[in-house]
Amino acid sequence: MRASRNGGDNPAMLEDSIKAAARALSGAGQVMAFTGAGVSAESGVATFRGAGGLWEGQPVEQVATPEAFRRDPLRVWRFYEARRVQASTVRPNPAHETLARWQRRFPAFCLATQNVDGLHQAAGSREVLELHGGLWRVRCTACDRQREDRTVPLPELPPRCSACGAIERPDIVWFGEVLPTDILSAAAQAAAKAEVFVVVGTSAVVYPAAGLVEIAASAGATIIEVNPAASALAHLADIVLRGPAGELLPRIDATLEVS
Ligand code: BJW
Ligand code: ZN
Repeated sequence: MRASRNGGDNPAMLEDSIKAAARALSGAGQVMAFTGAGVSAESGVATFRGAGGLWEGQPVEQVATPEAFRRDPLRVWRFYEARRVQASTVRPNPAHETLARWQRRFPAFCLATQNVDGLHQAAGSREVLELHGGLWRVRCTACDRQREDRTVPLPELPPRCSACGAIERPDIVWFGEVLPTDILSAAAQAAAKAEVFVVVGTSAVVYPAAGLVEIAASAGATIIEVNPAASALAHLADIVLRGPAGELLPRIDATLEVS
């Protein structure tokens, strides 16, 4: 357990924690942010767990699987089609915008996300490490050909590969599937080098992605958690900011500007 500054419900404590976060960041060369569904919550994208979580009331662990897709590809595609339609209507929020600004501000900044919605890129972030794939890419189940497809709605469900005619699938990492090795290893290297590691809007229960927090913490990074609720790895945080990312990240940024 680390000695953490806890910016809980008390506004004065929260202000102290914002200052502490800004202080840690202002002296840092290597900064990494690791985001989850909560960073897009204020854009109107539903999170996975907790009230209002996704997938027709069922836990996502039971349906975001290759087995579910093999059993009923059309049902799984309908789910992703609905997500694509919804994602095409939403905009980045101030949390995405702040992280895009930090990429320009810090000499070395790495952004790794578990999200598939593309909102970090829409806010201007570059070289985003998408650990769990992307909603706007599809991949052939037979020849593995990958392509970008932003058509909403898709003209045919399931879509078919124009090269071999087989069914395509969303280019998303489901449970039991291996994360893209190059992306995971780039994220793990950045986590090991980070001086400050900001964990935003994730429950930190899904591995190996959540392991990035553990890598950064064991390498001695200052861990900042921004989340209205405690994540599973909150005990590793040095500075805890309890509240919505769209409000708190801009407040840290504004404090950085004046320090
Ligand atoms: C706000 C907010 C606001 C709200 N502001 N915050 C080690 C231990 C145990 C199990 C495993 C392990 N290693 C691997 C496993 C198995 C499994 C796993 O982790 N299971 C656990 C759940 C038990 N992992 C895998 O299967 C992974 N693959 C793998 O390990 O391959 C190797 C292997 C293969 C075979 C055998 C063995 C090993 C793959 C994981 C793929 C995850 N995919 C999903 C679905 C993607 C599809 C899609 O998007 O449809 O990715 S699951 C889902 O969870 C999605 C998310 O990216 C991921 C994480 O969720 P996230 O982002 O944290 O969201 P929530 O909803 O959980 O939390 C939201 C948070 O936001 C909350 O904290 C709120 O409080 C907060 N919040 N408003 C800030 N305004
Ligand atoms: Zn094909």
